[in-house]
Amino acid sequence: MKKLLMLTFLFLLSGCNLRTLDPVSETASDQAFLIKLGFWIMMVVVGVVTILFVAFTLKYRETDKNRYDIPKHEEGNRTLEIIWTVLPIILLVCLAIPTVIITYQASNISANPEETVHVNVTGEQFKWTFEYENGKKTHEKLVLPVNRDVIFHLKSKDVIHSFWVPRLAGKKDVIPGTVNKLEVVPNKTGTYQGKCAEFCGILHADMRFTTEVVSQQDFEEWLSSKKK
Ligand SMILES: [Cu+2]
Repeated sequence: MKKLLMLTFLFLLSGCNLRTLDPVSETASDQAFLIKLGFWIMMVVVGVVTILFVAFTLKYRETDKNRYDIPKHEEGNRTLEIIWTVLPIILLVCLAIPTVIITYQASNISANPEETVHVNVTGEQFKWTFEYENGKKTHEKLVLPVNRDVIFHLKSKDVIHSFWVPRLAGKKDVIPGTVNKLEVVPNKTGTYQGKCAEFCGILHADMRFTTEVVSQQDFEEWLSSKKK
């Protein structure tokens, strides 16, 4: 039964190429760390609550002996109250500190004009346009050099879209009238899926693209080639 369930999930997920927990940039690694940290803190809470729930259900269940007992009236318990106030605070602090640090790091655009690759990303119903500094434009394919700072300048022509290449970084909204920036340093060559992650109309699901991370040399060659 377990195997069947696993196979079913495997089958259902096999069409899913948007892997968040398989990062290929530091930004995505940091974000995956936050997801895992939050998940495990939550699992500890779920575990403790489940154990207490089962233990109390068994311990205080109705039996023939205690059926007509009247429970003792408790006026509060300072020790317990302090424990269940302080523990969640500690857990939230453990979650908050790395979250704040990583969020600020991720939004810190450290533009080094010499080395940074700037890409203008325009979202519109229902396609993406990627424009490089030399004027080269593409639609379905985003090509990036490995181990180099890339800054996306995100603009929208119509409604709100969301630029998402899960293995490179979390979602970033693409909002009309403003330019949002997203910085990543891809650290592994390969082809990664990207898509619009904000429902933007009837063909929203078609706003997919592939991101090819290639070597510096291949990138320069591709960038200077005339073919689109
Ligand atoms: Cu969209």
